[in-house]
Amino acid sequence: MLTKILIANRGEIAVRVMRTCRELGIATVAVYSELDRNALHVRLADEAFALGGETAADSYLNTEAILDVIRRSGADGVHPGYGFLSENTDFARAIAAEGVTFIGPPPEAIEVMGDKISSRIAAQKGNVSGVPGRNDVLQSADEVIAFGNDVGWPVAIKAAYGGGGRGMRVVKSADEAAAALESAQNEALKGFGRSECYLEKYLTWPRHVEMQVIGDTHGNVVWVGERDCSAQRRHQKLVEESPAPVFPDEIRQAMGDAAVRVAKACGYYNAGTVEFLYQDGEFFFLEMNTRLQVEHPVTEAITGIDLVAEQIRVASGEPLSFTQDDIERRGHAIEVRINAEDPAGGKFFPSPGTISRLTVPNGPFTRFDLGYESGDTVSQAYDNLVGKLITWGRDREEARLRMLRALTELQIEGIATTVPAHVAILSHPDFIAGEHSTKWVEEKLDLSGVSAAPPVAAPAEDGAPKVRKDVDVEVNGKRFSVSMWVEDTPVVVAAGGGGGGAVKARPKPAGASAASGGAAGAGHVSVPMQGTIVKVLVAVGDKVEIGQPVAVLEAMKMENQIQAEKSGTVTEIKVQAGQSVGSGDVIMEIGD
Ligand code: MV4
Repeated sequence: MLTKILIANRGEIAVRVMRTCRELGIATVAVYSELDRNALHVRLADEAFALGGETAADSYLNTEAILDVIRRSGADGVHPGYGFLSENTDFARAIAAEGVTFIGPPPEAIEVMGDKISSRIAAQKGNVSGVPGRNDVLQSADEVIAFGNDVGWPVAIKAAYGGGGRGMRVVKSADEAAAALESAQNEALKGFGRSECYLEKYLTWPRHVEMQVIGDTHGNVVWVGERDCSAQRRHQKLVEESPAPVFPDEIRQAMGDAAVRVAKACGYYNAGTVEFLYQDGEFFFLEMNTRLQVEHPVTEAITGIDLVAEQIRVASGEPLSFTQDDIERRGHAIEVRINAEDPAGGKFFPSPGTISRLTVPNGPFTRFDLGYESGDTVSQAYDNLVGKLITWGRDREEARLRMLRALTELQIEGIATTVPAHVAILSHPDFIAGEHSTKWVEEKLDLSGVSAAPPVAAPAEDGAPKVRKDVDVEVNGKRFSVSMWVEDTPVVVAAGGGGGGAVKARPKPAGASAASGGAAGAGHVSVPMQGTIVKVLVAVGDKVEIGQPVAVLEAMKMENQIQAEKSGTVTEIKVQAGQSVGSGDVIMEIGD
C-alpha cells in the first residue's frame, strides 16, 4: 500500500481525501497557495508545503512546484481530487516518471475520453450507443443541414475537446446552421484551444443520469450505482441523488453493464463516471469523467463503500475489495452543493468573503463535507464550492425531509450561499415527483422570491495584510526555523510624546478606502463582485433596455452577466475585455 499521499488540491475534496488516508494509516501532504496558507486542508494535513502564487494557474496548476514538493516530501502517491490537474495527462505522466503513483486512471484512458469523438467511438466499441450523431469533425454548415434533415431538428453542435456544456450550440433549423457552427467553433477555440466540432441529435427534455464505476489493474471493473444530477443550472450541478427517481431497475442494470463496457473499452482502472442522457426509457452515452467526482458521496451513502479508500487500494496495485455481486444499494441519498453564490432572484452571483460565523448541520444520517471553518475566507480566485451536505434515508422522501431539516441547521454568515435555492428545489412539487429534467431549474423553477440572508459584515481586521516574520525556535532541544504570518502592525512614535511611548497603528483594511462607497444611481453600471471583464456587449451610443446584459464578468470560474439597471443610451464605457475590476466598481454610464 502507498504510505504517504500528496493531495494536489484544496478545499473540501482535499479534506475528504485526507480523512480516508488517516483511517488507512497513510501520511498526508498538503500543498497550498499564498491565499491558503492557513486553510483547513493545510491545518488537517500531516505536512504542508507552500506552492507560492495566488491564482490557480500559479499554485494548484503549477506542475513544477508540485513535482518539487513530491520530491521534497517523499510522497509515494498523488491524489489529484477533481478539477485542477485531475485530468491532465502531462502531470500524470510526469509523476509516473518520478516513480510516484498517480491515484487515477491511466493517461491513455483520460486522452480517449477527453476527445469527445474518440469517446463516442470507444463507447461504440463497447457496444454502447451514444446520442445519435456523427463521429467525425464537422467541416461545413451544409453537413449540419443534411444531418438535421435526416434525424430531425434540433441538433447539437459540440466541441470535440469540450465538455461540461461549453462550446455546445443547439440548432433549431437549417437557417441557423452557419452562424451556430461559427460561434461553436469560436467558443471551442477560445475555451479549449481546439476548434473541432461534431454533431449530435439534440434531446429536448432529458435527465442526466451518470454511473459510478471503479476498476483495478487486474482487469476487474464494476458499476457501483447511478446518480441523477438533473437539478442543475448553466451546467453547474446543484442537487444530486441516488437512486435516480422513477428509474426502473432493469434500466439501472443495463446502464451499469453499459458503463462497465465503456470503461473496459478504454482500458480504464480507478474511479470514473460514465454520463448518460436518459429520455423516454432510453439512455445514451454522453461522456466519461475520468476522475473522482464532487457528488461521489451520494454513492458512498447508499453502498457503504469508501470510494477514496478503494481508489488508493487499486492505485497501490491491489484488487478491488469487492465484486459486482457484493455491492448492495440501500435506501436513498441526496447531496446539495453549498456554493458561495447568491441565488437571489435566480441570479446566482458569486459571493466570496470571510465566513464570520458557521453552525454546521449534524444528526442522524447527515454528512457534511466542508472545506472551511468559521473565520476562513472563500477567495474569488478558486471555485465557489464551500461544502456538500449529504443526507441518507430509507427512501427518497425520508432523505428529502432530512435534507430540509439539515439545511435549517446550517447557518453561514459572511457569505451568501445556495442554501435558499436548495430549499426551493427540495420543496417543489416537480422535484418531489421526480419530474425535473436538466432544464427544469432554468426554465420552470421560480426563484424570483428567493433572497439570501444579507451576509453579515466581517470584522474589520479580517482584511488586514499579513507579513512574514521569521523566528528560530527550539522544540525538545531541536532547532526549527519558523515563518510566522502575522498582522502587519508597524510601530510608530507618538508625536509630541517626549519620551517615546510607542503606539500601534492599525493599517487600513485593503479596499476599505476607494470606490465601493459611492452612491451609485441607476445610470451607473457597477459590478457586484471582484473579477475580470470577459466581454463588453455594448458600445457608446447604443440604446439599452432595463435588464439587458451589457457586459460579462468572470469571477470564481463563472461567467456572470452584468445588466443595465435602467433603459437609456450608453454614454461612457470605463472598462475593456481582460480588465480586472473590484466589487462596486462603476464600469459604464447610461444616460436618458
Ligand atoms: C446534450 C443535450 C441534449 N442532447 N446532447 C450539456 C453538458 C454536456 N455534458 C452535454 N450537455 C448536453 N448534451 C444532446 N445530444 C443536453 C445537454 C445538457 C445537459 C446535460 C447534462 C446535464 C445538464 C445539461 C443541461 C443542459 C443541456
